[in-house]
Amino acid sequence: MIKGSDLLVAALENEGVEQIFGVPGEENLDVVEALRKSRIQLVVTRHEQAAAFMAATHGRLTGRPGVCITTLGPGALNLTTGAAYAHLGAMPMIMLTGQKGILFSRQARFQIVDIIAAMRPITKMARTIVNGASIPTLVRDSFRVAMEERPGPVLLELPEDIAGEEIKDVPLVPPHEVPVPVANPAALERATQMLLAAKRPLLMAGAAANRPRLTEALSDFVRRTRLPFFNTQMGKGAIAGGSKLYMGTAALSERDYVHRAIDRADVILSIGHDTVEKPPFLMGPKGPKVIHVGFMPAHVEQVFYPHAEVVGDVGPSLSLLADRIEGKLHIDPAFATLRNEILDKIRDRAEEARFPLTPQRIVHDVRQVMPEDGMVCLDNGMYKIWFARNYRTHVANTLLLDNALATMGAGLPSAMMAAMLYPERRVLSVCGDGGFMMNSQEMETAVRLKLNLVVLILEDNAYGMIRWKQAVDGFPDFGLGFGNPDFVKYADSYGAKGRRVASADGLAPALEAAFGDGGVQLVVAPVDYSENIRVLVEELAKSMGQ
Ligand SMILES: Cc1ncc(C[n+]2csc(CCOP(=O)(O)OP(=O)(O)O)c2C)c(N)n1
Ligand SMILES: [Mg+2]
Repeated sequence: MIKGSDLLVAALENEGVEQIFGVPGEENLDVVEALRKSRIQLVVTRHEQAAAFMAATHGRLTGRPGVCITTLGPGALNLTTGAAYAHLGAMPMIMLTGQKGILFSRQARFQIVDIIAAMRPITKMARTIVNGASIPTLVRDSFRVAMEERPGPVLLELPEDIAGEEIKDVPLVPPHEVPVPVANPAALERATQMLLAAKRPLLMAGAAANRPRLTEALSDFVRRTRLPFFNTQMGKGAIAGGSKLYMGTAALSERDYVHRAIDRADVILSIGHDTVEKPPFLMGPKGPKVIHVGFMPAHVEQVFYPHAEVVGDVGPSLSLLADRIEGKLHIDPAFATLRNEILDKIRDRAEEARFPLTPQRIVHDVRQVMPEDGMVCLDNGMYKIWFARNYRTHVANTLLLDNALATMGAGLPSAMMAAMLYPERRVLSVCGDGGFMMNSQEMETAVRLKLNLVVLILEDNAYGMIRWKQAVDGFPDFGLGFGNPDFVKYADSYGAKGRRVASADGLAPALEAAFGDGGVQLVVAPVDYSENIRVLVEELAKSMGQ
């Protein structure tokens, strides 16, 4: 006889789980005891939201679900933002929550919230385990559901009496690979005809192009077809190498320099676009025709309605498509000239010595200190647009940003997960002074785990992005400023190290020194956001003749 909790932990080991992140409550204590005796590391965080961000990022970076655990009611509810982050961002994740006993009710309704109902709209599946014997199949099914396209979060709620119940040992279900079908030949043929007829075809890499297993096939496709390409924010890095074919990143939905290329195209081969992202361009009756290539059929939106779809396992489907079009495409030579113009504009003022620092200079200096495989993990704020637009990536998933839920607070936890998974790489989290403070308590977790990571805080004493929108919309400047702790002392109080950048030339050396010292490091840089209006509003409007 074994306990339900032992069976649960054995089933997790069977799935290859190595860590579980979270804040246990009394309802989880049988599970905690089973974890103590297992190979799985329990990583206690200081807020459940951070545990969910870490677990989701594990899924995003490895394709295997990350796992997080919380108590019932309040703890489980603290997972909701993380659940939505994984759900919109298509990141496989398993959430385990406790619940009061369901066979007896000795505490009436104390702390009881209908978590299954609360989580249903932000998960792929949410189930209560009502019988210990069903644990092996439910766990296997949860991992399968979380991982299969389109990936996302699954919730399993384990009541404390089911966890503690002695049951007969039940065999575990062995996991196996599930190769999925490649695209139908008729779909490949339709796409081939459209591409061969095109005069100015262009490729777009979207969020799903960054699935860990896709990098090679996609890069190979671009090498074979020589198609000029751009990417969405979450598609950054999906095409490997310092390619001469990169035209830019669509960080805005229209009127940015990259849109000159998009507007010029007559057919866009859109690979893995997920309409959770802020639109990379807006389709209209006149613009380019779009071919959607994806694991799943396209969603039809007012601003995105493909004319053809190649649905199936993207890697093998692309190689079949390349077989049909390689060497036969009409590549418009004007894209090469346009590329230089776009990238020149993006590079403008990247080395300006103004202080506080401009966003362009910050992006430039960060790129200087990050090796090709270094990982930059962004929180959400104004700087995200600048990083998406200006930061060049050469390796998949080396600029982690959230253009789906676009929540604040995930910058530090996602960087912590990256640092755990890739201890040999440089990992930098870039946060605003607003977003950093939403999960800054995890500095303690990072120090306790002895992680090597640097957090760059961009200080403008404001919710800068909203302040910018307020100005763009013609509202008076009101209500979006705040004060900050002394971040250097704040870092010290966690046993981390803090540094303040005092001149424009001080940023790169400060980051270099922080990486050199190792451990958890905070670098605070004052930022001058007047460039937001000058470039993103005035310059772009002028360049488009508006
Ligand atoms: C959890 C959450 N709350 C609110 C928002 C809306 N929001 C988007 S950006 C932003 C301001 C971010 O401020 P900060 O982190 O300081 O970055 P900055 O824009 O100043 O660089 C806000 C409030 C959000 N995206 N997520
Ligand atoms: Mg700010």
